[in-house]
Amino acid sequence: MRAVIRVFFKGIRLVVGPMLLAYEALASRRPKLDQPQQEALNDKTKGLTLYQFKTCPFCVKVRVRATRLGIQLNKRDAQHDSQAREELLAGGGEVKVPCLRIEGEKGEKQWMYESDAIVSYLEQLATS
Ligand SMILES: N[C@@H](CCC(=O)N[C@@H](CS)C(=O)NCC(=O)O)C(=O)O
Repeated sequence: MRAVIRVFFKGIRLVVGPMLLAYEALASRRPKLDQPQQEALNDKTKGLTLYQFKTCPFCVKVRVRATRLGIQLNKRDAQHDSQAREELLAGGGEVKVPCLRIEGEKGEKQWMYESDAIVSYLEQLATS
């Protein structure tokens, strides 16, 4: 029975995953920022790293919003990269994505879970 359930969910992932990635490709429009604006934004956001799964809908939501704000996030694949997974568990406390690692100037780190909180944080950064 467990094998049937596993195959069922794998089938759903196989169908829904490409649809989510297609949505991301269509929805991810970059804003038109001039070079100084983009450089200032890159500088403000250089300490941000998104721990994610490629086809997690909450991660897609964060990536689309970041792109639309002009934010270029560093990304770590916590699904297939075991080192990234360990970092997430050790730093954030749980293997749940999306999680935004916010690294300050002095190397201090904050781990932010919840896609809505991450989106709000990115919007605040981009508009401040
Ligand atoms: N409410 C969370 C939901 C995040 C969520 O459910 N993520 C899933 C992947 S799509 C996950 O990390 N699951 C692993 C787990 O919960 O252990 C958000 O909006 O970020």
